[in-house]
Amino acid sequence: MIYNEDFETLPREALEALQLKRLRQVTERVYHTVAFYRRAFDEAGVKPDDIRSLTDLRRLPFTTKKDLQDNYPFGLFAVPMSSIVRLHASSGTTGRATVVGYTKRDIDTWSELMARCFVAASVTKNDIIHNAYGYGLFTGGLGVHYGAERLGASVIPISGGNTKRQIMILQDFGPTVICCTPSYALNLAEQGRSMGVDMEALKLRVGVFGAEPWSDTMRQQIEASLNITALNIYGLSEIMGPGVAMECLEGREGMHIFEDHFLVETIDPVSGEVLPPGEQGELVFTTLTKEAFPLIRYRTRDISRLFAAPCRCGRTLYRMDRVMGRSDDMLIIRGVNVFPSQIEAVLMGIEGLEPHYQLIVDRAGTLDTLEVQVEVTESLFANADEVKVLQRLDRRITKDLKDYLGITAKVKLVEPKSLQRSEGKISRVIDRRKI
Ligand code: DLL
Repeated sequence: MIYNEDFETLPREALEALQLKRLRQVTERVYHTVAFYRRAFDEAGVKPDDIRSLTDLRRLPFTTKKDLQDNYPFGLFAVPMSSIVRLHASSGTTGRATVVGYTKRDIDTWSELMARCFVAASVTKNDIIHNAYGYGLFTGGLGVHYGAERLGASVIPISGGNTKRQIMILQDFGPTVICCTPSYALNLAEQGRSMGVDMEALKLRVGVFGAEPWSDTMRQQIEASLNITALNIYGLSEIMGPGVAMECLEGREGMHIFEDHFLVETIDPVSGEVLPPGEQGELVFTTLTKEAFPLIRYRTRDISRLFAAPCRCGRTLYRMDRVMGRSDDMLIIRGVNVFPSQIEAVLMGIEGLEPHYQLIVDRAGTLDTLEVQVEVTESLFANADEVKVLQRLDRRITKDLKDYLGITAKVKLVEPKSLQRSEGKISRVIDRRKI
Protein backbone atom coordinates (compact mmCIF):
# COMPACT_ATOMS: atom_id res chain seq x y z
CA MET A 1 0.00 0.00 0.00
CA ILE A 2 1.19 3.50 -0.84
CA TYR A 3 -0.02 6.71 0.80
CA ASN A 4 1.03 9.24 -1.81
CA GLU A 5 1.21 7.35 -5.08
CA ASP A 6 1.99 10.54 -7.07
CA PHE A 7 5.24 11.22 -5.29
CA GLU A 8 6.32 7.83 -4.00
CA THR A 9 6.23 6.21 -7.44
CA LEU A 10 7.45 9.09 -9.62
CA PRO A 11 9.66 7.89 -12.47
CA ARG A 12 13.27 8.68 -11.53
CA GLU A 13 13.62 11.32 -14.22
CA ALA A 14 10.62 13.27 -13.03
CA LEU A 15 11.76 12.85 -9.42
CA GLU A 16 15.20 14.21 -10.26
CA ALA A 17 13.70 17.18 -12.09
CA LEU A 18 11.59 17.95 -9.02
CA GLN A 19 14.62 17.57 -6.76
CA LEU A 20 16.65 19.98 -8.88
CA LYS A 21 13.89 22.57 -8.85
CA ARG A 22 13.58 22.29 -5.09
CA LEU A 23 17.33 22.28 -4.56
CA ARG A 24 17.66 25.53 -6.48
CA GLN A 25 14.89 27.07 -4.39
CA VAL A 26 16.38 26.03 -1.07
CA THR A 27 19.92 27.16 -1.88
CA GLU A 28 18.60 30.50 -3.05
CA ARG A 29 16.56 30.89 0.11
CA VAL A 30 19.25 29.93 2.64
CA TYR A 31 21.76 32.18 0.88
CA HIS A 32 19.50 35.15 1.40
CA THR A 33 18.07 34.36 4.83
CA VAL A 34 20.75 32.58 6.86
CA ALA A 35 24.00 34.45 7.51
CA PHE A 36 25.85 31.18 8.17
CA TYR A 37 25.07 29.82 4.69
CA ARG A 38 25.89 33.06 2.91
CA ARG A 39 29.31 33.01 4.55
CA ALA A 40 29.84 29.29 3.93
CA PHE A 41 28.83 29.53 0.25
CA ASP A 42 30.99 32.62 -0.25
CA GLU A 43 33.96 30.89 1.33
CA ALA A 44 33.45 27.89 -0.96
CA GLY A 45 33.15 30.28 -3.93
CA VAL A 46 29.70 29.04 -4.94
CA LYS A 47 26.51 30.98 -5.62
CA PRO A 48 22.96 29.58 -5.70
CA ASP A 49 22.91 30.24 -9.46
CA ASP A 50 25.77 27.78 -9.92
CA ILE A 51 23.42 24.91 -9.07
CA ARG A 52 22.34 23.81 -12.55
CA SER A 53 22.23 20.04 -12.08
CA LEU A 54 21.95 17.64 -9.16
CA THR A 55 25.67 16.87 -9.34
CA ASP A 56 26.36 20.57 -8.67
CA LEU A 57 25.24 19.75 -5.13
CA ARG A 58 28.83 18.58 -4.61
CA ARG A 59 30.02 22.15 -4.94
CA LEU A 60 28.14 23.16 -1.80
CA PRO A 61 29.89 22.93 1.56
CA PHE A 62 28.91 20.39 4.23
CA THR A 63 27.06 21.40 7.38
CA THR A 64 28.14 19.64 10.58
CA LYS A 65 26.87 19.12 14.09
CA LYS A 66 29.45 21.66 15.21
CA ASP A 67 27.93 24.30 12.93
CA LEU A 68 24.60 23.64 14.63
CA GLN A 69 26.16 23.92 18.05
CA ASP A 70 27.98 27.14 17.13
CA ASN A 71 24.66 28.65 16.10
CA TYR A 72 22.78 27.44 19.18
CA PRO A 73 19.85 27.79 19.67
CA PHE A 74 18.13 29.45 16.69
CA GLY A 75 20.98 30.82 14.55
CA LEU A 76 20.27 28.63 11.51
CA PHE A 77 16.54 29.26 11.34
CA ALA A 78 15.47 30.65 7.98
CA VAL A 79 12.19 32.20 9.13
CA PRO A 80 11.33 34.66 11.91
CA MET A 81 10.27 33.22 15.28
CA SER A 82 6.70 34.30 14.58
CA SER A 83 6.50 31.64 11.86
CA ILE A 84 7.81 28.85 14.10
CA VAL A 85 5.05 26.73 15.63
CA ARG A 86 7.13 23.98 17.28
CA LEU A 87 10.58 23.44 18.74
CA HIS A 88 12.27 20.11 19.44
CA ALA A 89 15.76 19.29 20.65
CA SER A 90 18.02 16.28 20.78
CA SER A 91 20.35 16.02 23.71
CA GLY A 92 23.20 14.16 22.07
CA THR A 93 26.08 12.76 24.01
CA THR A 94 28.45 15.66 23.76
CA GLY A 95 28.09 19.41 24.03
CA ARG A 96 24.98 21.49 23.62
CA ALA A 97 21.61 20.20 22.53
CA THR A 98 20.62 20.59 18.90
CA VAL A 99 17.51 22.73 18.62
CA VAL A 100 15.22 22.38 15.63
CA GLY A 101 12.19 24.43 14.59
CA TYR A 102 9.16 23.84 12.38
CA THR A 103 6.68 26.07 10.58
CA LYS A 104 3.08 25.03 10.23
CA ARG A 105 3.86 23.71 6.75
CA ASP A 106 6.88 21.78 8.07
CA ILE A 107 4.63 20.02 10.60
CA ASP A 108 2.24 19.30 7.77
CA THR A 109 4.98 17.74 5.61
CA TRP A 110 6.26 15.74 8.56
CA SER A 111 2.78 14.42 9.30
CA GLU A 112 2.38 13.32 5.71
CA LEU A 113 5.75 11.56 5.65
CA MET A 114 4.95 9.75 8.87
CA ALA A 115 1.57 8.75 7.39
CA ARG A 116 3.49 7.39 4.39
CA CYS A 117 5.59 5.31 6.81
CA PHE A 118 2.54 3.82 8.45
CA VAL A 119 0.96 2.94 5.13
CA ALA A 120 4.22 1.30 4.04
CA ALA A 121 3.81 -0.84 7.17
CA SER A 122 0.22 -1.73 6.14
CA VAL A 123 -1.31 0.41 8.89
CA THR A 124 -4.77 1.85 8.18
CA LYS A 125 -7.23 4.11 9.96
CA ASN A 126 -8.75 1.03 11.51
CA ASP A 127 -5.61 0.36 13.52
CA ILE A 128 -4.92 1.33 17.12
CA ILE A 129 -1.35 2.56 17.54
CA HIS A 130 0.49 2.18 20.86
CA ASN A 131 3.03 4.98 20.66
CA ALA A 132 5.76 4.37 23.25
CA TYR A 133 8.29 6.80 21.78
CA GLY A 134 8.96 9.57 24.29
CA TYR A 135 6.77 12.66 24.01
CA GLY A 136 8.55 15.90 24.71
CA LEU A 137 11.59 17.52 23.19
CA PHE A 138 12.46 14.18 21.52
CA THR A 139 10.93 14.09 18.02
CA GLY A 140 9.83 10.44 18.29
CA GLY A 141 6.60 10.81 20.26
CA LEU A 142 4.97 13.78 18.56
CA GLY A 143 6.31 12.93 15.11
CA VAL A 144 4.70 9.50 15.16
CA HIS A 145 1.58 10.93 16.80
CA TYR A 146 0.88 13.47 14.07
CA GLY A 147 1.43 10.89 11.34
CA ALA A 148 -0.95 8.47 12.99
CA GLU A 149 -3.60 11.20 13.29
CA ARG A 150 -3.07 12.23 9.67
CA LEU A 151 -3.83 8.66 8.69
CA GLY A 152 -6.87 8.64 10.92
CA ALA A 153 -5.72 5.76 13.10
CA SER A 154 -6.40 5.77 16.87
CA VAL A 155 -3.31 6.74 18.83
CA ILE A 156 -2.51 5.80 22.39
CA PRO A 157 0.00 8.49 23.46
CA ILE A 158 1.53 6.32 26.17
CA SER A 159 5.07 7.77 25.72
CA GLY A 160 8.09 6.01 27.29
CA GLY A 161 8.49 4.47 30.72
CA ASN A 162 6.14 2.90 33.27
CA THR A 163 6.44 -0.48 31.63
CA LYS A 164 3.89 -2.29 33.83
CA ARG A 165 1.20 0.18 32.88
CA GLN A 166 2.17 -0.20 29.22
CA ILE A 167 1.65 -3.93 29.46
CA MET A 168 -1.77 -3.44 31.04
CA ILE A 169 -2.76 -1.09 28.22
CA LEU A 170 -1.47 -3.50 25.59
CA GLN A 171 -3.82 -6.10 27.05
CA ASP A 172 -6.84 -3.87 27.73
CA PHE A 173 -6.89 -1.50 24.72
CA GLY A 174 -5.79 -4.12 22.22
CA PRO A 175 -3.55 -1.97 20.01
CA THR A 176 -2.61 -3.58 16.69
CA VAL A 177 0.51 -1.49 16.05
CA ILE A 178 3.38 -0.66 18.37
CA CYS A 179 5.95 2.10 17.95
CA CYS A 180 9.04 2.33 20.17
CA THR A 181 12.77 1.71 20.12
CA PRO A 182 13.68 -1.93 19.36
CA SER A 183 15.44 -2.27 22.71
CA TYR A 184 12.30 -1.12 24.50
CA ALA A 185 10.20 -3.61 22.51
CA LEU A 186 12.39 -6.40 23.89
CA ASN A 187 12.11 -4.97 27.36
CA LEU A 188 8.31 -4.88 27.11
CA ALA A 189 8.19 -8.46 25.86
CA GLU A 190 10.42 -9.64 28.68
CA GLN A 191 8.61 -7.79 31.48
CA GLY A 192 5.25 -8.91 30.11
CA ARG A 193 6.38 -12.52 30.21
CA SER A 194 7.68 -12.15 33.74
CA MET A 195 4.24 -10.78 34.75
CA GLY A 196 2.71 -13.94 33.34
CA VAL A 197 1.21 -12.23 30.28
CA ASP A 198 1.07 -14.18 27.03
CA MET A 199 2.70 -11.48 24.90
CA GLU A 200 2.27 -13.48 21.71
CA ALA A 201 -1.48 -13.52 22.19
CA LEU A 202 -1.85 -9.71 22.21
CA LYS A 203 -3.59 -8.11 19.22
CA LEU A 204 -0.35 -6.48 18.05
CA ARG A 205 0.47 -7.35 14.44
CA VAL A 206 3.13 -4.87 13.36
CA GLY A 207 5.87 -2.78 14.99
CA VAL A 208 7.54 0.40 13.72
CA PHE A 209 10.93 0.47 15.40
CA GLY A 210 13.81 2.89 15.13
CA ALA A 211 15.83 5.68 16.77
CA GLU A 212 18.77 3.34 17.47
CA PRO A 213 20.77 0.74 15.56
CA TRP A 214 19.52 -2.84 15.66
CA SER A 215 20.39 -6.03 13.84
CA ASP A 216 18.36 -8.40 11.71
CA THR A 217 18.68 -11.07 14.38
CA MET A 218 17.25 -8.68 16.92
CA ARG A 219 14.36 -8.20 14.52
CA GLN A 220 13.71 -11.93 14.57
CA GLN A 221 13.79 -11.98 18.36
CA ILE A 222 11.26 -9.15 18.58
CA GLU A 223 9.03 -10.73 15.97
CA ALA A 224 9.04 -14.04 17.80
CA SER A 225 8.52 -12.63 21.28
CA LEU A 226 5.59 -10.36 20.30
CA ASN A 227 4.28 -12.37 17.34
CA ILE A 228 4.43 -9.35 15.02
CA THR A 229 6.15 -8.12 11.87
CA ALA A 230 8.89 -5.66 12.85
CA LEU A 231 9.81 -2.84 10.47
CA ASN A 232 12.60 -0.32 10.57
CA ILE A 233 12.07 3.45 10.56
CA TYR A 234 14.86 6.00 10.32
CA GLY A 235 15.09 9.68 11.02
CA LEU A 236 16.96 12.37 12.89
CA SER A 237 15.87 15.59 14.54
CA GLU A 238 18.11 17.77 12.41
CA ILE A 239 16.50 16.59 9.17
CA MET A 240 12.95 16.32 10.54
CA GLY A 241 12.56 13.53 13.10
CA PRO A 242 11.18 10.03 12.47
CA GLY A 243 9.99 9.42 8.91
CA VAL A 244 13.00 10.36 6.80
CA ALA A 245 13.07 6.74 5.59
CA MET A 246 10.91 3.67 6.15
CA GLU A 247 10.99 0.03 5.28
CA CYS A 248 8.02 -1.31 3.30
CA LEU A 249 6.28 -4.53 4.13
CA GLU A 250 6.80 -5.90 0.62
CA GLY A 251 10.53 -5.24 0.41
CA ARG A 252 11.85 -5.48 3.96
CA GLU A 253 15.32 -4.80 2.62
CA GLY A 254 16.32 -1.29 3.35
CA MET A 255 14.26 1.80 4.04
CA HIS A 256 12.78 3.97 1.30
CA ILE A 257 14.03 7.53 1.61
CA PHE A 258 11.44 10.21 0.90
CA GLU A 259 13.57 11.73 -1.80
CA ASP A 260 11.00 14.27 -2.91
CA HIS A 261 11.78 16.02 0.40
CA PHE A 262 15.36 14.96 1.13
CA LEU A 263 18.35 14.66 -1.15
CA VAL A 264 20.68 11.94 0.06
CA GLU A 265 24.35 11.23 -0.57
CA THR A 266 26.83 8.79 0.94
CA ILE A 267 30.35 10.04 1.42
CA ASP A 268 33.69 8.71 2.53
CA PRO A 269 33.75 10.02 6.12
CA VAL A 270 37.45 10.81 5.91
CA SER A 271 37.91 12.36 2.46
CA GLY A 272 34.36 13.67 2.02
CA GLU A 273 34.27 12.16 -1.47
CA VAL A 274 30.81 11.16 -2.75
CA LEU A 275 30.39 7.38 -3.10
CA PRO A 276 28.25 5.48 -5.62
CA PRO A 277 25.11 3.59 -4.47
CA GLY A 278 26.00 0.27 -2.86
CA GLU A 279 29.12 1.57 -1.15
CA GLN A 280 29.11 2.01 2.56
CA GLY A 281 29.70 5.49 3.89
CA GLU A 282 28.32 8.40 5.90
CA LEU A 283 24.83 9.59 5.02
CA VAL A 284 24.54 13.25 4.06
CA PHE A 285 21.13 14.89 3.70
CA THR A 286 19.92 18.11 2.13
CA THR A 287 16.37 19.15 2.98
CA LEU A 288 14.43 20.20 -0.10
CA THR A 289 11.22 21.60 1.33
CA LYS A 290 11.82 22.52 4.95
CA GLU A 291 10.98 26.14 5.72
CA ALA A 292 12.08 26.80 9.29
CA PHE A 293 15.31 24.86 9.45
CA PRO A 294 16.65 23.93 6.04
CA LEU A 295 19.94 22.05 6.05
CA ILE A 296 22.43 21.82 3.22
CA ARG A 297 24.55 18.67 3.00
CA TYR A 298 24.20 17.77 6.64
CA ARG A 299 26.69 15.15 7.77
CA THR A 300 24.74 12.68 9.89
CA ARG A 301 27.66 10.50 11.06
CA ASP A 302 25.36 7.54 10.35
CA ILE A 303 27.02 4.77 8.39
CA SER A 304 24.90 3.00 5.79
CA ARG A 305 24.64 2.48 2.04
CA LEU A 306 22.10 3.21 -0.66
CA PHE A 307 20.25 0.72 -2.83
CA ALA A 308 19.19 2.01 -6.24
CA ALA A 309 17.50 -1.22 -7.36
CA PRO A 310 13.75 -1.02 -7.86
CA CYS A 311 11.59 -2.46 -5.09
CA ARG A 312 8.68 -4.81 -5.60
CA CYS A 313 6.39 -2.44 -3.69
CA GLY A 314 6.38 -0.06 -6.67
CA ARG A 315 8.04 2.86 -4.92
CA THR A 316 10.77 4.40 -7.05
CA LEU A 317 12.49 5.90 -4.01
CA TYR A 318 16.00 4.67 -3.27
CA ARG A 319 16.49 2.65 -0.14
CA MET A 320 19.09 2.88 2.60
CA ASP A 321 20.47 -0.15 4.41
CA ARG A 322 19.99 -0.48 8.14
CA VAL A 323 22.36 1.90 9.91
CA MET A 324 25.47 0.05 11.06
CA GLY A 325 26.25 2.64 13.65
CA ARG A 326 27.51 6.16 13.94
CA SER A 327 31.01 7.00 12.87
CA ASP A 328 31.51 8.45 16.35
CA ASP A 329 30.34 5.17 17.99
CA MET A 330 32.86 3.13 16.10
CA LEU A 331 35.19 1.35 18.48
CA ILE A 332 38.80 0.92 17.59
CA ILE A 333 40.01 -2.09 19.48
CA ARG A 334 43.72 -2.59 19.00
CA GLY A 335 43.53 -1.10 15.56
CA VAL A 336 40.41 -2.97 14.42
CA ASN A 337 37.40 -0.84 13.62
CA VAL A 338 34.17 -2.32 14.87
CA PHE A 339 30.60 -1.14 15.40
CA PRO A 340 28.52 -2.31 18.36
CA SER A 341 25.95 -3.62 15.86
CA GLN A 342 28.53 -6.03 14.42
CA ILE A 343 29.24 -7.39 17.88
CA GLU A 344 25.50 -7.71 18.39
CA ALA A 345 25.17 -9.74 15.19
CA VAL A 346 27.86 -12.18 16.36
CA LEU A 347 26.29 -12.58 19.82
CA MET A 348 22.81 -13.10 18.41
CA GLY A 349 24.11 -15.93 16.26
CA ILE A 350 25.03 -17.97 19.33
CA GLU A 351 22.53 -20.13 21.15
CA GLY A 352 22.13 -19.70 24.90
CA LEU A 353 22.47 -15.90 24.87
CA GLU A 354 19.85 -13.23 25.46
CA PRO A 355 19.74 -10.11 23.28
CA HIS A 356 20.96 -8.04 26.22
CA TYR A 357 24.57 -6.99 26.18
CA GLN A 358 26.88 -4.19 27.17
CA LEU A 359 30.29 -3.25 25.86
CA ILE A 360 32.90 -1.84 28.19
CA VAL A 361 35.88 -0.14 26.67
CA ASP A 362 38.87 0.67 28.83
CA ARG A 363 42.57 1.14 28.53
CA ALA A 364 45.32 -0.96 30.02
CA GLY A 365 48.52 1.04 29.63
CA THR A 366 48.42 2.11 26.01
CA LEU A 367 46.17 -0.73 24.82
CA ASP A 368 42.42 -0.44 24.45
CA THR A 369 40.50 -3.29 25.99
CA LEU A 370 37.00 -4.48 25.32
CA GLU A 371 34.81 -6.43 27.69
CA VAL A 372 31.64 -7.93 26.26
CA GLN A 373 29.04 -8.56 28.94
CA VAL A 374 26.14 -10.67 27.77
CA GLU A 375 23.24 -12.34 29.53
CA VAL A 376 22.75 -16.08 29.25
CA THR A 377 19.26 -17.56 28.88
CA GLU A 378 17.26 -18.65 31.94
CA SER A 379 17.37 -22.29 30.91
CA LEU A 380 21.09 -22.27 30.43
CA PHE A 381 21.57 -20.46 33.71
CA ALA A 382 19.36 -22.94 35.58
CA ASN A 383 21.42 -25.87 34.32
CA ALA A 384 24.71 -24.18 34.53
CA ASP A 385 25.89 -25.83 37.69
CA GLU A 386 28.27 -27.44 35.34
CA VAL A 387 30.80 -24.70 35.00
CA LYS A 388 31.93 -26.42 31.85
CA VAL A 389 28.86 -25.34 29.89
CA LEU A 390 29.55 -21.71 30.67
CA GLN A 391 33.22 -22.09 29.92
CA ARG A 392 32.44 -23.60 26.57
CA LEU A 393 30.06 -20.77 25.74
CA ASP A 394 32.64 -18.19 26.80
CA ARG A 395 35.23 -19.79 24.52
CA ARG A 396 32.78 -19.92 21.61
CA ILE A 397 31.96 -16.19 21.90
CA THR A 398 35.61 -15.23 22.18
CA LYS A 399 36.41 -17.32 19.12
CA ASP A 400 33.51 -16.00 17.03
CA LEU A 401 34.40 -12.38 17.84
CA LYS A 402 37.95 -13.11 16.75
CA ASP A 403 36.97 -15.09 13.64
CA TYR A 404 34.24 -12.79 12.33
CA LEU A 405 35.43 -9.37 13.47
CA GLY A 406 39.09 -9.87 14.22
CA ILE A 407 38.78 -8.44 17.69
CA THR A 408 40.08 -9.76 20.95
CA ALA A 409 37.58 -9.29 23.73
CA LYS A 410 37.16 -10.45 27.28
CA VAL A 411 33.78 -12.12 27.60
CA LYS A 412 31.74 -11.94 30.77
CA LEU A 413 28.60 -14.06 30.93
CA VAL A 414 26.11 -12.56 33.31
CA GLU A 415 22.84 -13.68 34.90
CA PRO A 416 19.56 -13.23 33.04
CA LYS A 417 17.96 -9.82 33.69
CA SER A 418 21.08 -8.38 35.32
CA LEU A 419 21.96 -5.75 32.71
CA GLN A 420 20.14 -2.47 32.59
CA ARG A 421 16.98 -2.40 30.44
CA SER A 422 16.05 0.35 28.00
CA GLU A 423 13.16 2.78 28.39
CA GLY A 424 14.03 4.64 25.21
CA LYS A 425 17.29 4.80 23.32
CA ILE A 426 19.68 2.28 24.77
CA SER A 427 23.34 2.96 25.36
CA ARG A 428 25.40 -0.15 24.61
CA VAL A 429 28.87 1.19 25.20
CA ILE A 430 30.46 2.29 28.45
CA ASP A 431 33.70 4.01 27.67
CA ARG A 432 35.85 4.13 30.78
CA ARG A 433 38.74 5.71 28.87
CA LYS A 434 37.18 9.14 29.22
CA ILE A 435 36.91 9.01 33.00
O1 DLL B 1 15.86 9.22 16.88
C1 DLL B 1 14.26 10.23 15.42
C2 DLL B 1 13.49 8.96 15.39
C3 DLL B 1 12.50 8.73 16.32
C4 DLL B 1 13.77 8.00 14.44
C5 DLL B 1 11.76 7.57 16.29
C6 DLL B 1 13.03 6.82 14.38
C7 DLL B 1 12.03 6.61 15.31
P1 DLL B 1 17.44 11.77 17.12
O2 DLL B 1 17.15 11.65 18.57
O3 DLL B 1 17.87 13.09 16.60
O4 DLL B 1 16.16 11.41 16.28
O5 DLL B 1 18.52 10.66 16.76
C8 DLL B 1 18.90 10.47 15.43
O6 DLL B 1 19.32 8.12 15.81
O7 DLL B 1 21.25 9.95 13.47
C9 DLL B 1 20.76 7.62 14.05
O8 DLL B 1 22.07 7.59 14.57
C10 DLL B 1 19.82 7.03 15.05
N1 DLL B 1 18.70 6.35 14.38
C11 DLL B 1 17.49 6.81 14.11
N2 DLL B 1 16.74 5.84 13.50
C12 DLL B 1 17.55 4.75 13.36
C13 DLL B 1 17.39 3.44 12.82
C14 DLL B 1 15.48 10.20 16.28
N3 DLL B 1 16.26 3.01 12.29
C15 DLL B 1 19.89 9.34 15.35
N4 DLL B 1 18.46 2.62 12.86
C16 DLL B 1 20.28 9.05 13.92
C17 DLL B 1 19.62 3.02 13.40
C18 DLL B 1 18.80 5.08 13.92
N5 DLL B 1 19.83 4.21 13.93
